[in-house]
Amino acid sequence: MTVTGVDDHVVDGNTAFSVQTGAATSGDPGYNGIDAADVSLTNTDNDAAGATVTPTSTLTTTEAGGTATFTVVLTSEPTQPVLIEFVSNDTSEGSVSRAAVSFTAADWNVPQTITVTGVDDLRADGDASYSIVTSAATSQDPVYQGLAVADVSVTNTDNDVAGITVSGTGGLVTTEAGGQASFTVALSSEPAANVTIAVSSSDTTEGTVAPAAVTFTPTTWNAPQTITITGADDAVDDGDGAYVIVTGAASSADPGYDTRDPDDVPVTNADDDSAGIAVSPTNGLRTNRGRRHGELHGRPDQPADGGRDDSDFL
Ligand SMILES: [Ca+2]
Ligand SMILES: [Ca+2]
Ligand SMILES: [Ca+2]
Ligand SMILES: [Ca+2]
Repeated sequence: MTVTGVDDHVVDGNTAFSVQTGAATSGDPGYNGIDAADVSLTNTDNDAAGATVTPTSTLTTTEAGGTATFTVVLTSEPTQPVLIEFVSNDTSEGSVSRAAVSFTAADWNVPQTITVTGVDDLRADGDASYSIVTSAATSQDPVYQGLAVADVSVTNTDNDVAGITVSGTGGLVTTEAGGQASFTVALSSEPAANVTIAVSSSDTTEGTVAPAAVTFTPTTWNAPQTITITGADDAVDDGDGAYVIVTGAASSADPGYDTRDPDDVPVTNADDDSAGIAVSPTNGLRTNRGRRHGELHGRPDQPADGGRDDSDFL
């Protein structure tokens, strides 16, 4: 006689049963009615309560909104519905699409998908690790009640870069007549602390600059600040003068910005002087009477033209 165990999907434990033998029937009165002993057996259970999470690591989301998914499924058929809840341990980096999943005896073996979405910020904060924390299962089925379920590790990829943006720096010209030029400065990402950048002129005989420094805060970092340059005058025909506006290394408690040094800004100060001998006035002048050629040779001084003015000599 061969006895074969029957499979199910329930965690029902090893189960005792028996093969019952009936009373023999025979024309031989010595056998008829004899009842052999029943056979006691145990059907060994092969089911275990569990929730399989796939995968539990190597997930990547992005600050640009990139998503990742994982699935959850039970390893055996529950006798009562099973609830599993999820929460992100850092909602500034990632969020979950569903707060919970529930399994019943009808769908316990159908994986359910949870989507994780990266959350954006404006800081150059680097790639950040966070977790989707799964609660212990809750169920009226005692083998599932309180069952621990694995958490999921995720990395959210940063899309911000620390930088100082200096704009409008091409072909700047000031003039000795006081003509001005300007450019702007802003940050490319939100700093963790104030960022101050000093600004100065390399040659204040050619041009001066204001303000002497600009400061960006975590709330004003993306509002460009204008630097104004004013040409300085002299009275020398010194030609157009090249100088630079020196943008200093940034000072900040944010290490991503501290010591970051933007390129200096070249400027030309246009000269307004020209070399020459100014003659003034050039009319309305009077001279003594003119002298004739002969007078240069010692002749008596004679009125040559009745003493009229001879401004033509000029
Ligand atoms: Ca079973
Ligand atoms: Ca970002
Ligand atoms: Ca960021
Ligand atoms: Ca000059």
